[in-house]
Amino acid sequence: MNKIEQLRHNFLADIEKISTLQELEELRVAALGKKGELTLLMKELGQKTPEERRTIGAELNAVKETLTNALDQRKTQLEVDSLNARLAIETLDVTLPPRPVLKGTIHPLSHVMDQAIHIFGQVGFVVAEGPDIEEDFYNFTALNIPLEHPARQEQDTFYLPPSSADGQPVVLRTHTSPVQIRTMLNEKPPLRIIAPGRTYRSDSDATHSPMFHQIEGLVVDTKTHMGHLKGCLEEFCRHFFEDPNLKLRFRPGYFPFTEPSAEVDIWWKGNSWLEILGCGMVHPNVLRNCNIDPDVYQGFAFGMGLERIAMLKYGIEDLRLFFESDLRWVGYYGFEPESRE
Ligand code: 2NL
Repeated sequence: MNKIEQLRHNFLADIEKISTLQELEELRVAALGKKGELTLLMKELGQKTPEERRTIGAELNAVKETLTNALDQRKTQLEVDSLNARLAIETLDVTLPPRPVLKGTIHPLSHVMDQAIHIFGQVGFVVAEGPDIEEDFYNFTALNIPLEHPARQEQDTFYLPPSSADGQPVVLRTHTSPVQIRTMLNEKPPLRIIAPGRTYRSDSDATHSPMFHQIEGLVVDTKTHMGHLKGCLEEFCRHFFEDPNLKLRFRPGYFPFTEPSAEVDIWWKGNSWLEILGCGMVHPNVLRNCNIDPDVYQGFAFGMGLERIAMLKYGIEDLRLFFESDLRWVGYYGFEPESRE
């Protein structure tokens, strides 16, 4: 083998042996760089005879082309190999949740509302909804609340400009009862509904927020009586407060929309009676206002404040913090979202 063939043979063998792009580049420089072995041989051509220059020159050019092609091919191959190696390690499962896992929490009010809906749902109640902005008729008049009733007064109720259609007063609903009025007007008994939602009263201090939440319930059927009311609320309270022996006390009360009316207390921590809700048999005037014949149908209804039962159940001291949107507070008092798997 002459010197040129030897050089060609050695470089081709080396190109096959090396395993990194850096080594390949070093080989290229060693062969074809400014001071590369092949480059030096080409520079020596100047000292040769014209005849030698032609034959050796041709031979050197052929070797240069061979090596260049071999280097290019090897480079492509190494690049493909390294890409495949990276793809094999850097797998990304786009179906995984984001990491690090930052989870939001369920606000205690949402949690309590979900629980109440769940408990009532298990005994056949369905959720009904209505607008926060209500007409005077649905919020007061249909509920047998007389014009001179204090609840209607400016201090308690947020009045909006009267509706342009009929000039009737428009209010932010002061309870969720108008949802039940609408349901009685639109559907036929038997009815079994709960109306959870936002309510508004012009009142603000440590224990009152101008916006708060209620859940009301209504049952209307032909033989509904006070016993159903008591059983239903006892069942709810025992499930909600997770105490199968919880003691309840029904005290006579007064609401314009129920007769008779009662306030319900629970025996709290073996210590004292706490009022948690109001209820009663739907007043015959309310049924009549909704085109339901009180000689055929009776109903019971109840209402409770969700903030209040949330504070009791979870030992939350200050009502105002419910609405501050303080993430530390929600993080502390909030609940794990249910797994969706
Ligand atoms: C309370 C008391 C109550 C009702 C709400 C009601 C609704 C209709 C007819 C009759 Cl459509 N009654 N709702 C009845 C009794 C009490 O709420 O203390 N809420 C926080």
